[in-house]
Amino acid sequence: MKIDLSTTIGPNQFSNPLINAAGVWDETALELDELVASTAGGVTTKSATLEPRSGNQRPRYADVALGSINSMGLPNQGLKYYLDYVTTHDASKPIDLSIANPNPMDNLTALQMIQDSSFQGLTELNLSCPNVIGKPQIGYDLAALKQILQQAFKLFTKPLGIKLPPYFDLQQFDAVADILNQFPLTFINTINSVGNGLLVDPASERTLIEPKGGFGGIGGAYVKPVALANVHAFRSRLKPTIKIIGTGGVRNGTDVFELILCGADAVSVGTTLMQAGPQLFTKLQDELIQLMVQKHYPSLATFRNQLKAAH
Ligand code: RRO
Repeated sequence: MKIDLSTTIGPNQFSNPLINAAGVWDETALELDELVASTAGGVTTKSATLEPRSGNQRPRYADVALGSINSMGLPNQGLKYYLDYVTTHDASKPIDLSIANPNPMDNLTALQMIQDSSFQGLTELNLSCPNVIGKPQIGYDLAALKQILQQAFKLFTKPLGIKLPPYFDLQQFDAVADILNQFPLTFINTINSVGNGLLVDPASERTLIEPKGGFGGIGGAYVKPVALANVHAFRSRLKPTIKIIGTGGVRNGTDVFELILCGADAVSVGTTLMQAGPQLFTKLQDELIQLMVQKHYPSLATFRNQLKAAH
């Protein structure tokens, strides 16, 4: 059986739905080159600020059996570095340029720089970093969310998506989708890490990471049900032109299948990529193909958003 894993987000064709989650294996040109050379369908760059940042104090990342905690604090080389990379690399696969600025006005400056550049890929405006000390997540402030989108679309005409924090209440899904449907967004990426969790080491009686008293974004298997719910809730509320990148808790091909079944157009992988490196993408595709063969699904479109209720 011939299996087609291709998918589309805006004008970009992906040979398969797998992408690195922003912030994983994507801070330097060397890492980005490894992702471009991998079997990933697309590549995301580390969320960039206008100026380079070194991020929060270490230790700021820890792995445990069920996932990870991070308070990286947006370490990155600055937008110019990533803009140079994406406008000069070999364009063998789609690139998603991620930006995140603790000062919302800087996001508009960043968007103007991208607008004025020759970059033709996707731009992902990260409105959900949980780890910048003293700065709340814009995605939880619905007035601020609407305002940034109004300002962004006044100056930006290229394909634009936003990275959202996880939501936990059905009324939040309604209210956020109502705002997003007012704009020509190309995609949303859901979910960012579950912000301000706490992992502790019972032996040393210490937090696993140092910044913010140990509080950090939780990723990995812990968050998969939240990711599935956010993908599915938004798919049933957003206009069909807004595509969805599903992110959260992918460890194997079945997890990729489940996110697409819940409505994802593409799937990004964070914690497991951090642990296994870019060769992970081949394993995930092999497992996804095996499952699709078993289930007689020749393409992603044949099962996307086809989740049925229990009975
Ligand atoms: O750099 C980070 O601390 C970070 C970011 Br920008 C984000 O969007 N999500 C996350 O878990 N960590």
